[in-house]
This record gives sequence, C-alpha cells and structure tokens, in this order.
Amino acid sequence: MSASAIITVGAPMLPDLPRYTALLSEAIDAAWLTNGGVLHQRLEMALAADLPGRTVGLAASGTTALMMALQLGDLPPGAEVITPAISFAATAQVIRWCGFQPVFVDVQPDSLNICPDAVRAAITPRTAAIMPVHLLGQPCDTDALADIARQHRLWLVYDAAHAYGVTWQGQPIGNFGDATAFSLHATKLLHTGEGGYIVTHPENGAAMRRMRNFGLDQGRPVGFGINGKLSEAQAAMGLALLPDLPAEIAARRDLRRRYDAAFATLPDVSIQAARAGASDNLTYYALRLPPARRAGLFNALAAQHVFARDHFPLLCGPGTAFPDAPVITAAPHPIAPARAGEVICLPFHGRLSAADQAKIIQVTTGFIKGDL
Ligand code: T4K
Repeated sequence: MSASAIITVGAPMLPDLPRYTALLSEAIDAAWLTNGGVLHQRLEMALAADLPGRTVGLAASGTTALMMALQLGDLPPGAEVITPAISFAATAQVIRWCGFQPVFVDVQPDSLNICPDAVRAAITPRTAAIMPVHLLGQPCDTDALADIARQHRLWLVYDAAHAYGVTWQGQPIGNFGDATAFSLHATKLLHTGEGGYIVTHPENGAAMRRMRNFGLDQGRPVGFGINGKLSEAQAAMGLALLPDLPAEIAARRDLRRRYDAAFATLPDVSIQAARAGASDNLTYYALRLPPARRAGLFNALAAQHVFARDHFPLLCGPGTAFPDAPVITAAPHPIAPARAGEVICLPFHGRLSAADQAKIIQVTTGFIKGDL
C-alpha cells in the first residue's frame, strides 16, 4: 500500500518555503536563535493583537504553557486541583508534574466539558485551583466556573489546547479565567511544530516571563522557573503560516459543512457541534456514537486505510495513570466513564481532498446504516 493511500486524522499546515526560509535567515543573520528573539517577539505580538487587555506569552509547548499557567497561581505544595475526568493525558500529567494532586470530576453529557456541579461537590479545604478543558474547542460553562472560583478563592486556569481562534459570547476564549494555555503543536490549527502560549492578566506578565526563563531576573534566580522558551525556528514556523491561515480555515469550514450535511440524519450518531454562542472549533471534527458502534466504525474505516482517532479518554480509574482516583460527581452515577467511549475524531485538515472526504463519508454512513 502506498503512503498516499493512507488517510490520517490530521496533517499540519505546511509553510510556503521561501517565506519560511526568509524568516529563518533573519534569525541566522542575527545569530540569535532563542531567548526572546525578534521572531518570537513578532509572533507574540501577532497573537496578542486578538486579545486586547491581556498579556500573551509564548511557551515551548502547550504542556509547558499549562504548567506555567498553573504555577502562576502560587498554589501550596500538594494542593488539590480539580480537573475533568475526560481529556488528553497532558492535562492531568501537568498537575502531577507541578506537584499537585489532580481531582477528577464528572463532565456534562452534551459537551463532555467539566460539570460545575461536580466541581462544587469536589471542593475540600485543600482545593486550590480548577483546571477545566475547552474540550474539542467547545467553551466550558465559564460563568458558573468563574462564580465557583470567586466564591472559594480558587485559581482558574483553562486548558485551551484545542481552542485556537475560538470565540465565546463574542469574546476570544483566552479572555476567561485567571490564565489560559493554548497548544501550538503540529496537530493544531495554527502551529509552530512544537509550541504553546499563555494568556493572562497583565499583572501576571512579569512573573510569567520570568518563570519561562528559569525564574531569572537580570540573570539572578529570584523565583521559581523552568526552561519554557520557544525558539526562533519555532516562531518562524508560526509567522510563516499566519498569512495562509484564512485559506486553511476556509478549507476546514467546507469540510465541516460537507461532513455535517452527510451525518445530520444518521441514526445513533451525533455531531459534536459548537455550543450556541461559540464559534466553530476548526481543530477537530468529532462524532459521538455508542462505544460498541464506535469500535466497529474505527475498524470499518481502518479497513479502508482511514485512521480516525480518540485522543480524549477517561483519565482516571483502572488501567490509567491514576488508577485509584474516582470520578467525583453530583449526578446519581458518573457520566464520564460511559461517555468517554463515544467520541471519534475523523480526518480533518486543509489538504484532505474532496475524494478522500467522500470516501470517509461513504464508509461512515455505510457502516452506520448497516450496509458494511
Ligand atoms: N491539553 C490538551 C487537552 C491536549 O489535547 C494537549 C495536546 C495538551 C494539553 C498538550 O499540548 P502540547 O504539549 O502537545 O502542545 C497529539 C499531539 O501531540 C498533542 O498536541 C495533542 N494534544 C493530542 C490530542 O494529539 P498524537 O500522539 O495523537 O499525535 P500523532 O503523532 O499521532 O499525530 C496525529 C496525526 O497527525 C496523525 O494522523 C499524523 C499527523 N501528523 C502528526 C504530526 C506530528 C502529521 O501528519 N505530521 C506531523 O508532523 O498527539
């Protein structure tokens, strides 16, 4: 089978090579490769342009961005951090790497985002922060979470790894909470290969910049830090891609429209669509169907060399990195364990051809209708 016969779930935007190499040449000519060079500054300014009133800080990855966003809260060692039971592995691992205790709570059945009632049920005297995830780019219940954080004096840091470009209630998604961490990994809509960024209040800006550079201030270690810096080569990738972003967005909107039209009336299948008040997530295209059917669909697609994915499992319980942690819920029974098995992400990227999408639609509808 040739490589071109394989249809992958994602494919990164690729830069125009002359534009990319011209940017790389700037760094090489300046003999300045990292530690806040001019390309880094330019990309930071470009990202900040959509976020007036907030400070933006690039980071080496979405994971380091999330670590720093959490550490900016100055939480006591061993503090409990409440987070949803469904996400990518990084969310809970960040909490553990920072020396805190993840407390997994239930999700809402429609969005699979953290359930505010479950958050309330999980609060103890040791709780110091809430780390919700805008899963699949769908905004969380930000008003309820802000109320809880205010009432209990908790640090509210959003994992927005999937939410580049998303708006909610007319505002950029980075405007919510004390800090928000985005991923700029190659699998995301806008990317720098590896990379990420933090959005926070301007008063946290100096601490954030110090933290990502080993806690140094004028060369002296005055605070807690890490090497969380994004290099000039990474910044060059982001800058080179920005002019092509509108075309990538337009292509993904077309793909989404065609998928939605094909799947709208299928029995037993729901489209993980944007919440009312939110813009479309253009990072992933996800369907939900009963777990046993989902496994069958994975196999039916794989038989045709189409590789769908489920990146967002249950993070706690047997067989996970947190085997003894329960899912705390305010419902009679936890929702997350059953619902985590429902999501399937279909191939979704700007170079997916109409013919390949037609094949994915044909296999999916054929399987659901029982023709395959
Ligand atoms: N929080 C949440 C909720 C997250 O989902 C993530 C990351 C993070 C935090 C942490 O952000 P980062 O530290 O990663 O910035 C991917 C990504 O590595 C990861 O960023 C992402 N979430 C996660 C959901 O997915 P894999 O293991 O699925 O990637 P991989 O290599 O299987 O690639 C996926 C598809 O993309 C394949 O079809 C192949 C294609 N691909 C991939 C790469 C890297 C390409 O065609 N070219 C490429 O260069 O993890």
